[in-house]
Amino acid sequence: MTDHAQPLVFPADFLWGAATAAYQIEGAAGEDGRTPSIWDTFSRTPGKVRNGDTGDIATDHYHRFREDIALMAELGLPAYRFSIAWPRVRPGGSGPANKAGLDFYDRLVDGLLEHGITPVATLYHWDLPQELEDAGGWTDRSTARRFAEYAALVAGRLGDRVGAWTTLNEPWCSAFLGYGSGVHAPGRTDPAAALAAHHHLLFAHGLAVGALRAELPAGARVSLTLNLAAVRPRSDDPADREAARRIDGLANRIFLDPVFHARYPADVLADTAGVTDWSFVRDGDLAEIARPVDALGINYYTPTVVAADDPADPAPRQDGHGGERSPWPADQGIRFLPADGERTAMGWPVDADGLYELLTRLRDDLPGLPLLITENGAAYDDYSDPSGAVRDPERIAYLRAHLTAVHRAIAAGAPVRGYFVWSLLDNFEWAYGYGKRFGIVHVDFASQRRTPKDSARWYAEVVRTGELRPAGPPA
Ligand code: IFM
Repeated sequence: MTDHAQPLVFPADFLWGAATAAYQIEGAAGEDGRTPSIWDTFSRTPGKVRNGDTGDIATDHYHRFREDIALMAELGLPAYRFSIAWPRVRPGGSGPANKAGLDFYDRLVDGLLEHGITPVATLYHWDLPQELEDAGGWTDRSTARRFAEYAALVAGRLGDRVGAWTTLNEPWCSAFLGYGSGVHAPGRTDPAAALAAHHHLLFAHGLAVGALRAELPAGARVSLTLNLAAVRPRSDDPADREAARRIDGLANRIFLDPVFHARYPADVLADTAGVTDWSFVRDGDLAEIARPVDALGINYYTPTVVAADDPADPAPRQDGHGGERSPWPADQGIRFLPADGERTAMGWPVDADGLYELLTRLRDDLPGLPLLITENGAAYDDYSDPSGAVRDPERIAYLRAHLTAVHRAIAAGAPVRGYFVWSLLDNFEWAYGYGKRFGIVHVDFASQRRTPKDSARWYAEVVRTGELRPAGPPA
């Protein structure tokens, strides 16, 4: 549903922006006291990242951040969501702060504010200090305490200028891709470890909310970003619906219930009883995890379609995350299906209705909680044409469809307060390396030249006017 004859007008105070993450753009991996994270180790392990790519240089944002801020200002972006590299500001994950690391974020925040751009900081976008992984990583409870200390330290330095904070980005990926299927760092493949990591990540979130509130001025907003799934059964058949219930439990309710209701869902505990006894959950943890937040960040790309497996007709895995092992603990008997229709360069189906479904579900399940789209976007095989332009009509169509879905959800009463396109720049796309381009700004990785794609100009106009105009006839 992307056709509309009239402009779709967004609320006047809607927060528009673009998002990035430290390891994906900064580079300068060994500079100014930064120590390795699990992604440095993982990307240097042969066979883990396509083409042997690493984040050593990435988009060199550490040295070019002023140019990138100027670019955002030129595009008229009111807000910028970035992440802070834990191993840059607290090398090794514990012990004293690294002044040079904190100074970088200080300069970044000051530069943004000088250009009138609102900084939105994420504390953890997957770059766990390697020393902490060596001591057990997210399967170890003490990592949560180190995270809260790190959160306090960063808030103490930036909290006078940064008013919007996110603890974790997509803990599902950290736990289930990092410790379950192993396609993300640290590359462990143990479903019990994935569930322990999941719990300790949420515990870290709760401790960090407390630490941030103690450090930040009143009025600062603290949130968590989840990549919740729009889960659909293939059919109304009870077996397909049962598959959808189980994946909804492991993708959505395993986060929403503890964070907003201080409990784990009974059906998920039962479904995973063969994997773990959940003895890592201690008295008081759930109360900590459920500390109130001011908003929920949603990252959405594509829906998840599931069905009951047919043993007579085994199908290859299609859960969109790559890898040979399942990231989902206890998913025996469930088949992941490719949705029909158009796909992005990731192979992810384009389906904006999933975003509408998710937002209206959250409207109903968490009444009144402000929602932010903290990531949404698409990878395409973009290139600079002979005139130097980067034409990306598919990305414009993708963004248009998803913004239409956001507008529709707002009209239906979902309290969506902002939208951040993923991503500002082409960058290091984790296990896919530099081969997948999500940016609205093209980066030539050899020269580090930035070129706004057509989608950047299109998005700038949406942001400037606060409205989505009807699509013109195809060129
Ligand atoms: O690039 C990632 C980002 O780091 C987290 N969310 C999904 C994006 C696209 O895969």
